[in-house]
Amino acid sequence: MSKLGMGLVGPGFIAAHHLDAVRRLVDVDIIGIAGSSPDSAKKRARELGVAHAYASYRELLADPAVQVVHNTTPNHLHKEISLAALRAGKHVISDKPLAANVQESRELFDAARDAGVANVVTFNYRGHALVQQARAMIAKGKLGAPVLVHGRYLQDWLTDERTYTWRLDPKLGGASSALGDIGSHWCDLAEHVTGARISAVLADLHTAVPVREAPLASAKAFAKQNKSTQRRKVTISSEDLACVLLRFDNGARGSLLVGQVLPGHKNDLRLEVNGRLASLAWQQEQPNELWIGHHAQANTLLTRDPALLDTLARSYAHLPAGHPEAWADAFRNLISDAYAWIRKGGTPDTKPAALPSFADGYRNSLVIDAMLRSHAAGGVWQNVEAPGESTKKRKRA
Ligand code: SOE
Repeated sequence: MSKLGMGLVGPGFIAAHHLDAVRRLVDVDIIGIAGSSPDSAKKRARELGVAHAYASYRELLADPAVQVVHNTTPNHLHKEISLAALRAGKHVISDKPLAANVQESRELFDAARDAGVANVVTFNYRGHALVQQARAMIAKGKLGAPVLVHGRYLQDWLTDERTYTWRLDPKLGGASSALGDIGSHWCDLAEHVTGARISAVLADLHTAVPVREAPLASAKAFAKQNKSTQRRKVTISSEDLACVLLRFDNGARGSLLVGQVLPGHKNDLRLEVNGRLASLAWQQEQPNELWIGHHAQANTLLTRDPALLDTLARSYAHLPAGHPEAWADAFRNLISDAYAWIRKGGTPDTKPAALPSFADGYRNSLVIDAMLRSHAAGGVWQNVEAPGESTKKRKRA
C-alpha cells in the first residue's frame, strides 16, 4: 500500500499534536510544512523534525506529493487556506472552529461537498472511547428518552489580565471568543453523543476581564509573560463567560456554562445526559470513566476496558484496562478515522460515523451564531438556523 502524503499549514501550538498523531499512523508521510513566512516555516520544521519547509502555503498546495492538508492556522485564515486546498483537490483536516463566522463556514461546507474530498474538523473529544460508549448507549436506548442535557467547559488560562491571545481579537479569532474556542467543543459533543440537535438557545454572555495588558511583541500561546514585558492596554469586546439555556429537537432541555477566566479550572469539560431510564456523565479530565446513574439500583462507574465496551466504541480503546488513555490518544483516533476515510475516497457514504466533517463544522457555527444573536437581542430565545431560513420555511420543506 503506498503511503499518503500530508502537509501542514500553520505550525503553532496545535500543529505538534497533529504531527504526533500522524506519526502514530503507519501509512502517512509528512511531506512538509508552511508558516507565516519562509523563515518561520524553516525554524518550526527544524523544531518539529519535519524534513521540508515550503516558502508559502501556495507552494505547499502546488506540490503533488501533498494529498492531505492540515490547516492549523489561526481562525481568520481558516477559510482562505481550506478553500484554496479544496480547490487544489486536496483532502482537508481543519482545526475548529471551521471558520470565523457562519457565512465563511457555509462557503467551506459547500466547497467541500463540491470538491468530493474528505473534509474533517477537529472536534477531537469525539475520539475518546467512553464518549463513543456514551453515544452507543444512548443510540441503543439504554437511557430512555433524554430529558436533560447539561454541562460546562471551564478554563482558567485567561484569568490574569496580562494574558493576551489572538483569540480575543475579533479580527483574528472571530466574533466569539470563549464560545467559539471551547463552547464549540461542548456543543459538538452534546449533539454527537445524544444524536439530537440544539434547536434553540437563550444566552447571557459577559466579559469579566474587559481590559487586558497585552505584550507589545506577539507572544506564543500559553507562554508565561514576565513582569518586565512591555505592554499596551487592549479593550476586549468578546465574551470570556457564557451562560446558555438550550432546547433540543427531541424535546430535551439543557444548559451550558462556558468560561476561560475561572481559577482552578484547566480543561473542565463535563457532559451529563439524563434520560427517563438512566443518566450518564463524562468528564474530559477523567476520560477513562463513565458515570452511569440509576434511580432504583446502584449507580455504576464504567472504567475504560476494551472488553466491557460496546462494539461501536471498542476500536477507540487501544490499551488494556487500567492503563489510562487521554487527550492525545483521542486526537490520534480522530486523525486515524480521517485517514481511513481518505483511503476510502472521502465519499459521504464512507465517512466513519464518529468523524466530524465540514457539515458538523458548519452546523456548529450556526449554534454559536444563535448564542451570539440571543445575547445581542437582550437574552431572548433564538432558533438555530441558517441566515434567511425561518423555522416555518424549514417545516414546510
Ligand atoms: C485553548 O483554549 C484550547 O487549546 C482550545 O483551542 C482547544 O480547542 C481546547 O481543546 C483546549 O483549549
